[in-house]
Amino acid sequence: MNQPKRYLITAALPYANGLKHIGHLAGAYLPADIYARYLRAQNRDVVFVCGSDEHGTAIPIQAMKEGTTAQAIIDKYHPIIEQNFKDLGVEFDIYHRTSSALHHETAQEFFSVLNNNGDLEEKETEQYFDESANAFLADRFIKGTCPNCGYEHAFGDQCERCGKSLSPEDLINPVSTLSGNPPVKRATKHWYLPLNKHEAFLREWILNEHKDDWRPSVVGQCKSWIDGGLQPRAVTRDLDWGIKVPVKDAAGKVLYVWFDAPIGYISATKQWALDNDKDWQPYWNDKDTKLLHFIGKDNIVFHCVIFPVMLKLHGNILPENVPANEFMNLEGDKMSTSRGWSIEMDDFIKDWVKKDNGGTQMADVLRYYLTAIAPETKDSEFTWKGFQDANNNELVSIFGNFVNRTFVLMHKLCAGKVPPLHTDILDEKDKTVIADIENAAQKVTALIEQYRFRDALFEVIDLSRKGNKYMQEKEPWIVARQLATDPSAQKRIDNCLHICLQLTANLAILIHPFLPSTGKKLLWMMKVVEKILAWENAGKMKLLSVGYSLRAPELLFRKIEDPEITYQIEKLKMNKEETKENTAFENTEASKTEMTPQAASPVKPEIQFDDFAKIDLKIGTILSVEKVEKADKLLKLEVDMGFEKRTIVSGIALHFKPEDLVNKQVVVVANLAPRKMRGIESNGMLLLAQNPEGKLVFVSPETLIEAGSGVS
Ligand code: B3M
Ligand code: ZN
Repeated sequence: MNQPKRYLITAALPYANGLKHIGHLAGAYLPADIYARYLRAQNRDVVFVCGSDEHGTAIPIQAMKEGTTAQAIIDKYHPIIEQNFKDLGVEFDIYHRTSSALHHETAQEFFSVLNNNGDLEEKETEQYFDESANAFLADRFIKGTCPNCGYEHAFGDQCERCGKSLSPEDLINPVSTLSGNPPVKRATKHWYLPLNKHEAFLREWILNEHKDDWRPSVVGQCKSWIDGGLQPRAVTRDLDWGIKVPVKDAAGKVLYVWFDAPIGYISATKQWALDNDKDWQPYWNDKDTKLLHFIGKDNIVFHCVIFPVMLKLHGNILPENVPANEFMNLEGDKMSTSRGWSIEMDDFIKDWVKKDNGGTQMADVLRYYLTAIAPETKDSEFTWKGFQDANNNELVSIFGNFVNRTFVLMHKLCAGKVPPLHTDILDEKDKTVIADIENAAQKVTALIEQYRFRDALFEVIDLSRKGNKYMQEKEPWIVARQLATDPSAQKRIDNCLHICLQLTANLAILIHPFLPSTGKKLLWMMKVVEKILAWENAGKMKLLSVGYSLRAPELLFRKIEDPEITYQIEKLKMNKEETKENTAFENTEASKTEMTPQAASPVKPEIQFDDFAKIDLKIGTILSVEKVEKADKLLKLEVDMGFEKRTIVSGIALHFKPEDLVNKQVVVVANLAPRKMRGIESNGMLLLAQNPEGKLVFVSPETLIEAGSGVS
């Protein structure tokens, strides 16, 4: 495609079922934001859409865990996630919701068009049904052994270990996660998208047309999917949470979440158009639009195979590219909120951005490090030490230091004004650095165009590195000593600082898509208007006018001290411990949407009576309960044990209201070694029962009994 007329950029719609971590940010939202900002700097017609994915089983499952309704869950997490993105400088043109009426209509219309055109197939099939729960089982409610890799906890729609996309029928030894029982088959009618009919199109479009401009990992995943044999995919489900299937006699059926969610990009565009008095249609219908999907690798198949088939059938344009990222690990392990091994955006904002009152560009520092280690071609690894090093050794010592020296010396040696450039005395070093500025602009542009943000950012920092080196070689502070004796000294100082200032202005332009508030702060220091950030100015030497007076320098970045990093690493470990504590009874190991089937491991290995007799169980009466600060999941309880009062910390805050627990009698493991959680010593553990949906109840005596009574 030559210069497209307009751009529509999408970033995967996060499930509004919980906080999102920095791995999500690095995977889709940050690269999309960088690209959108780069296009806006070119004054292109660009719309950048995102929003909450509010359907699918992930939402009701979280509702069960938090003991509330699906609606309450999305209403809770949607605004938090939206604000988190804002605080980290991710600037969507709209952050929409798939629960909106507009989206429901849009998705239903889409379905109806395909259905009325005969592009969907209706089939009555036998599907898994849980007799004790009296419900058809959504894919996520079935677990079993992956036929591809043998992983025993694969879901009915995907194996989280090998990534293979599955149907529930593929699972070996399936069990319902609602009851833990093997499900039975029952007849039910569903609508299918016959992907098999579109194989020729997909082969041509992906494996031929885009084999060179899409990332090899993306083409590779599509190829293995297509080669594996395309099957008709059901696009409806038996579920009560979602968008109703717009057909008579389809009660109890909703659109499959992966059918409706990508249509969310379209409804978001419609809402944006309504809000801004624009026409949404060309963004989805005109061939001169460049459509781009930014996603993580687990979403490739949906965005490269299924959604494009839907778009083609519906008469829309297809994506030009789908720059999917691999995963970002954390301190040697997979990032996972449910296992307590992650850094939530929300936490980062509280601990760094808000703590510094925004003055030190901490959101930008995160954007910097995440981009510098972006998992564009392979999985990468976030470490707190790496974060500290990137800040201290690159942003502070190189970029910040260069800008600061330039401003300080300009005030000291050039009266706070942009000095003239004396072309008659330009030497090789001057010329080289001027060429470096031009080259940097070209390289950064070319790399961004190829979605190589990591390399592009490196070039920007490298330019500041070159500026530093140049300054070091020119030593204007030494030249200043010759001012009285050497008539050319001032001219040489002028040239050095003129070039360094123009270089700084170029840095502002080039860094802005990556580190937007740093770019803005530079503008402020240079007292220039935002127009200067126009990308076409990059590489130019006349951005700042001679004689223009500039502000005094301001600190761009601050040093990060060791204790701050130690604290974060401790916090991470503690969080994992707490989560383990929770999952001791919650048993939600691999994923937040996972329910471990009880039947998979019915009974733990046999023990002897003596083993059991070691455990001292006693009845306790809860006297008071309070939330533990900065720990969403923990409650601190004072428990009367009869012979003494105990403090017990328990990871049950998401399940019970503190006030409901007072005076409750519970069974306590009285002789468990004390443990510290969030600095509070916990003396004992409470016994709870959990049903397969994740609901917790206390194990309590039937009638009131004295505190301290033994249980055996
Ligand atoms: N909500 C899955 C995810 O967050 C899904 C993406 C939808 S994009 C249309 O990874
Ligand atoms: Zn597998």
